[in-house]
Amino acid sequence: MKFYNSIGPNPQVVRMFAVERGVELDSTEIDLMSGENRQGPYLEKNPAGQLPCLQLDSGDHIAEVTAICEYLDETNPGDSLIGATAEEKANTRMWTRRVDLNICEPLANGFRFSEGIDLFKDRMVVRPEAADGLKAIAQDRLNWLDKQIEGRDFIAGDKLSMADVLLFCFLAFGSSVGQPLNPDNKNVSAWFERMQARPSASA
Ligand SMILES: N[C@@H](CCC(=O)N[C@@H](CS)C(=O)NCC(=O)O)C(=O)O
Repeated sequence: MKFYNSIGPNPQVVRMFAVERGVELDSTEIDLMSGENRQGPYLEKNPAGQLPCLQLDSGDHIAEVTAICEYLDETNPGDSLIGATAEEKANTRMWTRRVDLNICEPLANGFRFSEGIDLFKDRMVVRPEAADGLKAIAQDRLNWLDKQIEGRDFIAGDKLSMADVLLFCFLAFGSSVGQPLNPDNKNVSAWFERMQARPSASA
């Protein structure tokens, strides 16, 4: 198994998840800044041209961070970060999807269409006029999430899950590119600090 890694929040999601699951990754760096990920050899592994990507022992490749995390979770011994029962798995996937679609995607596109536009404009369709709206959507869904997690230790309940790892990596990234946490969101802020204190946060 080989892990194609780069800078950015998506590879960090898998690295942090792997640490939490006790899985060691054999990593190969891809130079995202020079666009190595958008050229022939890498596109053969992941035609979406993005990082990360996991090469399986069979030679097949899996991309998309939640798919990679699910694969690592299912193929390694130890406590699952997705869930042990159908109910737990559905609950984790529900919160992961809410976090992914409502917060991570608009936050990331808000960045790509503004601060990150020079890097992304020749790689994908960028819409600078949409940037502020996307950032506002991410913040609005965080306001909603803040109320949802009142009294909870983690996003999906009382146990660490894939949803926590995904959201943490994107909020850490957001804070570093001009989309800081709103301190009024006390529950999300306290949760973020707890996540940041985990050794896996520096993965
Ligand atoms: N939906 C993808 C998103 C992957 C993604 O956007 N990766 C970023 C790095 S954080 C990337 O490859 N950016 C460079 C590019 O798009 O050329 C996933 O879940 O893995």
